[in-house]
Amino acid sequence: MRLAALPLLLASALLAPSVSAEVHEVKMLNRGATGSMVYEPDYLRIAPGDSVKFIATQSGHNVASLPGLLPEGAEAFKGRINQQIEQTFNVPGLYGIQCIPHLSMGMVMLIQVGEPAATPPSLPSTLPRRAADRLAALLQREAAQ
Ligand SMILES: [Cu+2]
Repeated sequence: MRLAALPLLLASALLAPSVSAEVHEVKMLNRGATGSMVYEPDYLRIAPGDSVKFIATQSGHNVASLPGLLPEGAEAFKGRINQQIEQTFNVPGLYGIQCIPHLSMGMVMLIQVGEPAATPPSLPSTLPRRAADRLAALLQREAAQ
């Protein structure tokens, strides 16, 4: 390929409609590989337009966006307890996800839509300590990759 064609190719790739939107799966668990009250996996990096299916593998959990950790312009969402929901993520950025009954036990996860920012957004200061600790650990783990 001639080098001159490269910018054009990149531009068309960026403008092309997303024909390959994926559906990712997350389980809600009482106990998983990383401890109790967890989403598995606890971090996802997906493309804008992808969806995530939150599966009520074990009972007593729900899934909701975390106020204060939601990209600007993205809509908050909330599933009922034991409800499987499929949520599409169109707005790029970092999303905090919480299980409302187990937030204080640290049942949270992160979804990065698109490229991560150079500096991750700061965590909401109102988070219970175990939730804040888990989110901080996830950010640190992903930054180290
Ligand atoms: Cu839960």
